[in-house]
Amino acid sequence: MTLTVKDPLGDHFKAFEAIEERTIDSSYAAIRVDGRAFHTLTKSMEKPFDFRFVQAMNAAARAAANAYHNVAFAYVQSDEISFILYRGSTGYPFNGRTQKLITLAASAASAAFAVSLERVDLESPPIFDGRIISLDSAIEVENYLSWRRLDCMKNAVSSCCNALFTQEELHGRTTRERQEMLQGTVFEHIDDGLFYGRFVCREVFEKTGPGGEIAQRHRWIVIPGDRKHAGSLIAGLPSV
Ligand SMILES: Nc1nc2c(ncn2[C@@H]2O[C@H](COP(=O)(O)OP(=O)(O)O)[C@@H](O)[C@H]2O)c(=O)[nH]1
Ligand SMILES: [Mg+2]
Repeated sequence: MTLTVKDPLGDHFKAFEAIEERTIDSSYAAIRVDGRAFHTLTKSMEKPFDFRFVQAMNAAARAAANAYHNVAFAYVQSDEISFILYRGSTGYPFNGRTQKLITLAASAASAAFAVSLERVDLESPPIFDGRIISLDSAIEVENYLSWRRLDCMKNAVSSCCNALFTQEELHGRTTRERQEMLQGTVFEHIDDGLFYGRFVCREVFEKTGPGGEIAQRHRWIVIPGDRKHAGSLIAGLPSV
């Protein structure tokens, strides 16, 4: 006997769900997650850069990068993380369903960030929103990263200036002028990982098993997000 279960309500709502469903099929994609109202979360933190906050953002990037097999690397700056995905020969996970891809990145980042930060208000835990961007070529990946890096550099200069100068002193000053104001101060040389942002990328290493067999493994490492490192990561992207 065949048991057929009719589910008219399910069919009804699945049809509505399908209307909202989009898929992605471009060669590359960026999923960017951003901390929700993190100006409030960071109010009592070290300014302009809080070491534990930076560590928690790196942890969030590693955790969410582990959620898909198609993540080439991630770029982290301030309270945002961009995951660079490639379609490759196997295609995107979940057949490229954007809602799945975005929500998974945002939830994995939120959970890992909260665990790493330890100090979490359960009534109002730190959460990330997300969006996805199609990138049709490696050049577009490069352009996308240049855009986010420029934002990082501008914000880094602004945050350092805000920590040292009054609003009157900064009023009407361009980023270049602000950068000059930092000469001779403690922020003259900002750490590269804070000034350019950071890449979280794979480092391959060999592990010897109990029988002496050698297996290749990878771990996520953090390197500065400057143009040179971007160039070598982009050159290593799968080209399909
Ligand atoms: N104190 C501190 N604040 C930071 C740090 N990194 C990022 N932020 C803050 O995080 C916020 C991120 O900006 P944005 O996403 O536009 O604001 P949001 O909408 O409140 O999340 C800004 O207020 C930054 O100053 C940090 O290392 N220390
Ligand atoms: Mg934010």
